[in-house]
Amino acid sequence: MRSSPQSDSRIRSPAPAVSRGVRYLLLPIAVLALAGCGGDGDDSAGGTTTSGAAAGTPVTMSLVDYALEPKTVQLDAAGTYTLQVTNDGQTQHALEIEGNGIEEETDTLSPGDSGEVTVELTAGEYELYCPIDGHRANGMEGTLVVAGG
Ligand SMILES: [Cu+2]
Repeated sequence: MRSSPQSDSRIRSPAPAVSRGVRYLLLPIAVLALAGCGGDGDDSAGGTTTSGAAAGTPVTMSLVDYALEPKTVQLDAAGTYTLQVTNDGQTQHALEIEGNGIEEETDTLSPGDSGEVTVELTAGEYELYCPIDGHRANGMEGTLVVAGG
């Protein structure tokens, strides 16, 4: 008749206390690291997707096959402007503005897409055109004039 020492020892089976202690030390560190980078909570911006650049006074333009609308843009004063461009054509377009040391363009826009480019404009005249192959020659060009100076 033997009592069962096996079940006894199983109950008392000592946990590997040392390695557990190490884990408990590591855990708070991981929690602190997670808490440090809390990313949500500031959704007051409401989902605008500007890429960080400060937006300027909006100037709305449309790209069609093959023209800029409007063809001439007249601005009353120098300043920061954001050209908000929609591709209303049937093929890819973009808008480039060039002049007075500035040469900036939107992303290439698929039909129906829109994009924007923010530029600091001084008084003077700027060229507007679609930089995609051959489009400028087909009529996708215009002029932007900033008054004053
Ligand atoms: Cu184009």
